[in-house]
Amino acid sequence: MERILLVVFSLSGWVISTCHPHQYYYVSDLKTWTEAQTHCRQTYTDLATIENTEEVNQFINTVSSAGYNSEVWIGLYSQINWTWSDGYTGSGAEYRNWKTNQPDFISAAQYCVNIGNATGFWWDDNCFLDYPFICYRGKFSTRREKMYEFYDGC
Ligand SMILES: [Ca+2]
Repeated sequence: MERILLVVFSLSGWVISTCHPHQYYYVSDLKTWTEAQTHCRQTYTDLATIENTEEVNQFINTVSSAGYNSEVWIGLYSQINWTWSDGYTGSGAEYRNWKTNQPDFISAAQYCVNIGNATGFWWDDNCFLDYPFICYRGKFSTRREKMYEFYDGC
């Protein structure tokens, strides 16, 4: 279906405005952060990576389009330093959109990151909690090179 749509967009000259490095996918199943990571890697590319304000807005649109307005897991977690699930370290990897006073590492147990609501701000939270989550499919993946074919217009 995506392949068909992209062809339509290319023919009509819309490929620039519809082309994002990361295509986000909302998954309504409630899972722990680790379970969400496994699901995203099996079904898409990985848990969502967010590298700039534009992607925050794209992320918000994805969640709100699904009719949801509460916590969702993203791909950021802490192993001493904050790290993206897909291992991305390039341009934008250091981008953060923390809520004021976050991260606060409450009880020294909050090592995973969710986006709390339609504001797009980030919270550190307990990885064992069950939330919906956002996966992405995108060209920065080192895991699924075949996905490049969807993004030739980028
Ligand atoms: Ca927190």
